Amino acid sequence: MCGIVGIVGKSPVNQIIYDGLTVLQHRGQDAAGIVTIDEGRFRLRKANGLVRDVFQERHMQRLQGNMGIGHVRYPTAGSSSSAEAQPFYVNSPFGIALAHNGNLTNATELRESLFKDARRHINTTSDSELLLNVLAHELCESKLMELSADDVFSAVKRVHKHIRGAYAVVSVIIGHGLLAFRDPNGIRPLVLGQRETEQGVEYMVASESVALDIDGFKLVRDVAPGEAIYITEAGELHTKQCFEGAKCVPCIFEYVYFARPDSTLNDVSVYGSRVRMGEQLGLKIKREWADLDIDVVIPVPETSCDIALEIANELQLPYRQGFVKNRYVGRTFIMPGQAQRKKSVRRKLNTIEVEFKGKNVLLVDDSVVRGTTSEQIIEMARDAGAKKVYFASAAPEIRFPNVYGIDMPSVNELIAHGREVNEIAEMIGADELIFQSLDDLITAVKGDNESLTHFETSVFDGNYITNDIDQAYLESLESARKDNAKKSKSLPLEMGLELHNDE
Ligand code: PIN
Repeated sequence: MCGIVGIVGKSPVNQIIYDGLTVLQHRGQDAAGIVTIDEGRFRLRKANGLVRDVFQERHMQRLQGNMGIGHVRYPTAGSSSSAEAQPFYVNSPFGIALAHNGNLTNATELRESLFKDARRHINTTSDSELLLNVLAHELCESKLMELSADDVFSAVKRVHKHIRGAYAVVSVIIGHGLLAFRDPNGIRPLVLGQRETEQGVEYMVASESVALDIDGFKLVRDVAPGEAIYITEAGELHTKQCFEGAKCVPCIFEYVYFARPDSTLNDVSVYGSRVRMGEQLGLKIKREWADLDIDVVIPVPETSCDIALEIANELQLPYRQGFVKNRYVGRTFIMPGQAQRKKSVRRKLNTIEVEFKGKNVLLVDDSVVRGTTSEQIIEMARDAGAKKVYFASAAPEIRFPNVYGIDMPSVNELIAHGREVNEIAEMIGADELIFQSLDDLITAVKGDNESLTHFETSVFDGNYITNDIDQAYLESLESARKDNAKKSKSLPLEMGLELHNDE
């Protein structure tokens, strides 16, 4: 998963982009980058690392200009070299820089056709560089130096025809403006905000509304699936639906775990959706597990705290914090090797014994992916003196790979792949294991939003909304992931781009 921001301001935007990326840091901790436009030239700083480490004062001083974009990266199918950090840029037919969240599912065909038909060389393995070049090629149609909003929208219409998959995109075109668009299914999120200043209205787009909040931007609305937003350098806002038959099928996993609870996506509060996940799961336990002798409900911090509290309310049982999290250790989900991941659980969490001793506990987590964390946590609960350990997951069994930009482990590492609930329970050592049903998860996320009827739920049911995923594609994705894990850095690629990256 990645995070993106873009701003057309009335004064320098470097600090706002930096702040926006900082609150989107949970979406990617692998690399960060900012491009601004200063007197007709791009200023770029990007490197591997956290936002606070990538940008030093000297970089911020160079990132002048009233318009710019930023990106935080969570590696997906691409390699993790710093040359693949975003934004990317090209210098024809205009200076265009672009950042992208998502994953294109026809990258191989695109790479070939860009080379054969458009004579464009792609310097990295990143699908975002492909996307930028497709956009640049489509913008070539406008033969004049002028570029009207209609020219930009026609180019986006053609881009949608060529590319497939999940994409939320933000791009700046030197001398013209900022362009943002979202894929025709709206799989990845993108919101539009604005702020009134004495000099006029400033606009911001971002992956999550939380990025708007910190610098006083107000959420205007989500960018609609298939829609493009174009804001000229002078600050005029143009919007257009660029895909006939677009529908809203957002990724449900954003709500389960990725997005921040204080964000609102697709008109649904992420926090509210998690409270309702707890409510639904509590109701299921009441319905189907009425005899379970639970003494206390304990969350595995942090995402599941809001969920577990609601389960406890529903079951009229005490809710207690039994685990304390060291907030200075990274998420286990992103640790590289299995061995390190195992150890990291104890580095990250510790138990408060009194909450476990002699009790039957219901542990609640947002999801069970590999099951390694769950297994460790259950062991810790027993070590702390729990009698019985029941485990509840706010998400259903994850059985299929993700092809839309979430870096799920390979399918054989997914504990629920090809296994029934009782087998999984045995593997993680739970006395009982309860998964939320997919229907209940959907009910929870929808809340009162009647207009949200569908979600991208492929990791649970194997239905890929773009209709282009076959076994061959899944296999190629798997081997790309393995290759990338092996050759983590490729020097020649880095040298090509570092030339232009302000150190
Ligand atoms: C929790 C995030 N959440 C915890 C991520 C672990 C699955 N894991 C997915 C559970 S938080 S495992 O946001 O850090 O609070 O099943 O792969 O072991």
